[in-house]
Amino acid sequence: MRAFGDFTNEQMRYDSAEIAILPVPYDGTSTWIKGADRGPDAILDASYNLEFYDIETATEVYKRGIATLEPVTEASSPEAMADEVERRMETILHDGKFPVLIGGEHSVSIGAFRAMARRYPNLSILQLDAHSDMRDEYEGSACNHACVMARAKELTPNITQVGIRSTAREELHNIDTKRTFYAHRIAEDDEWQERVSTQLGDEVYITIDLDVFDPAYLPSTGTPEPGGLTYREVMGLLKRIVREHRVVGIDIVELCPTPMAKASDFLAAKLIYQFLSELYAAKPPKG
Ligand SMILES: [Mn+2]
Repeated sequence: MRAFGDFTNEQMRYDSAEIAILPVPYDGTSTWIKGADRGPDAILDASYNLEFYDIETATEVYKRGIATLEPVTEASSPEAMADEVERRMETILHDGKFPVLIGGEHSVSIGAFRAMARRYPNLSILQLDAHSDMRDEYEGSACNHACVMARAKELTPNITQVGIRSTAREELHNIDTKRTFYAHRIAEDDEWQERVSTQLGDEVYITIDLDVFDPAYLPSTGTPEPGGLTYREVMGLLKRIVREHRVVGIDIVELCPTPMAKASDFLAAKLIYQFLSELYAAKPPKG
């Protein structure tokens, strides 16, 4: 089985690891370019090529232990998959690990939202995405990728959307424009990261649809949209959030790998590792 990083068995052992990576290779509801089910393997493959010393924090976060779990294989329906993700996330939280879910298309986040909201009643969800994903339902399912944030909104009112540049008219009634940081506004606002952080509560779950990035940075995604964010903008926001809040979990979804565009796979792997480096830089080791 593939794993994140080429660490020693000891460093990847679940019992002692502080971080747990949960692959969910699911692509049952995507509507344009198919292939997000190959996303987790592409991220894990790319992760072997990372340098495991992080320059910006001068740390080696893998020493906290990074375990990669057996992938979620339930794919009979989006609802059944969401239930299975919820159970798996509950176990990770119960075991005291920091969960990193890798998709798969965006519907894989729904089960994670449920597990998180049950554990943290005042949970805030920070969504980085090109799309608002606020349809009540789509193509006959309430667990379609186009509906994930409508499901999130049923669990917590504290949702902040960042990088949005594509919305359907029928979603508008679900969108709180005060909590939406549109990509075109971000481009002309030097204070946007601070204003995002101010909106969030103490405990934050982050869901990153990789199409938040401009396709120039990350072309390999199922529904690419021009006018997106840069890697530095996204990392700058994440650094600020880990300093000012307690981040309780993260997912990275919608990588749709193409063999000739490995830069996208590597961006996703590096984003995860650099985020973890920032998250753990200030945390005392367990035990
Ligand atoms: Mn999206």
